[in-house]
Amino acid sequence: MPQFQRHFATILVLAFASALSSPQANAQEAKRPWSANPELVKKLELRRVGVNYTESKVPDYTLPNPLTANDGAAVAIAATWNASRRAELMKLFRDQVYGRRPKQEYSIQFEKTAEITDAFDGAATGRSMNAIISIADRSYSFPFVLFIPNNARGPVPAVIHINNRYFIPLDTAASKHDPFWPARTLIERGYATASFHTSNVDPDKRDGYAGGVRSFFANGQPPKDNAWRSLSAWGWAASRVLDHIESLDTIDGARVAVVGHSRGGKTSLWAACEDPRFAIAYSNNSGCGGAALSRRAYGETVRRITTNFPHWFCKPFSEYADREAELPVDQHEVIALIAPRGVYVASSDQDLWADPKGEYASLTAAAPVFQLLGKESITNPEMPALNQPRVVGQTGYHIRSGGHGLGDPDWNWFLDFADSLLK
Ligand code: GTR
Repeated sequence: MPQFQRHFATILVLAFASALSSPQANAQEAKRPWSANPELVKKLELRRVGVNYTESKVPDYTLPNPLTANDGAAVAIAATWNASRRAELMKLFRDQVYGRRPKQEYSIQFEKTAEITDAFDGAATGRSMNAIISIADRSYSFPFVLFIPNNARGPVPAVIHINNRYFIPLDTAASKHDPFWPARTLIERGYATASFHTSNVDPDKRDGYAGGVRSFFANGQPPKDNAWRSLSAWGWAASRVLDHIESLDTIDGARVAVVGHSRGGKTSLWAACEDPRFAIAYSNNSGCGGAALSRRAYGETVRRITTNFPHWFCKPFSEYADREAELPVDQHEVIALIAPRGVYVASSDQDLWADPKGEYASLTAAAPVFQLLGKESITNPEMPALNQPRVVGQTGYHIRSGGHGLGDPDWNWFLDFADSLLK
């Protein structure tokens, strides 16, 4: 290349580089729809051989239409959805994905084991509680912790947190900020809040059955192939906490959100499908079997999840390993089953295992059902930019910078959304 051309090329490159780092370029970057960082994709593919993180390798797929009934008829009015189509989808998810809950009658009691009346400098009353479930002379109990604002002017909305990591005892929750369950923040924002640990309900391990509530209901008999599994059992427990909350006149039982992260986020979505009393479901980094579309087979797949966590899903789900296209449902229909109530999905940009794009796509694919039920929801096929929450009507979404986890920024964006629906 002649020297003057080389100079010119250098000048061009420098001009381009400076344009890229200019404030305008940064502002543009901040508005650009999120997409996975190619360097991260490369790194992750090297780390986990056989896992797809490359967008162009996502198989072509057609999602099942939530508004096409099993007999092929179009569901054109809300009355048809409410009278039959919703039940058809519930049956498919129960039989093929999460399992059926038991039908036995049981009684439930709530026992207060400790109380702090001046938690958070007097802002809240905190209680240690036990939910005691009885069938004949047998009983099963699990603990939860509850905080209620002290000086509210009337019944307050509440957030039930499914803790898939550890149990946070009352004293700890009252004295130490934990971004996984920031009880004080919730109180300061005007919410009552309760939290329980999943393993206290159904141990989170493949051989944990005997020690959990599922075995209690089955009186020790092994689970049938389509019986409920851990995710459904944990969601059931969230409903039992709601039973208690509904009985209190300080909390408005019609304004309760259920929140979970990862396996807890899969649980919060399904909990809200099974229990129409939940006003909002928030799923954080829930991925495969949660918000993410199974048919994308991006990051964690049906094969991986049902192999590694056989106690989460009922047996038939594992039969769709590498045959996702044959699933009679996909995860956008879990979101559709929560409509017209609120759904908020959150991803994080380093957590490609959970397939952020597939989580967002399933939220938008549920839009026709929100619309049928007379509600607005996110329809924009382009993902929002990083750290730019998007809220439309009954749905919200954000993708946060950082890794797999639930923390203060997630809570703050979620609570802004909850405020818009519950306050
Ligand atoms: C992972 C699992 C995910 C997600 C996560 C979690 O190992 O593959 O589906 O649920 O655990 O719960 O943190």
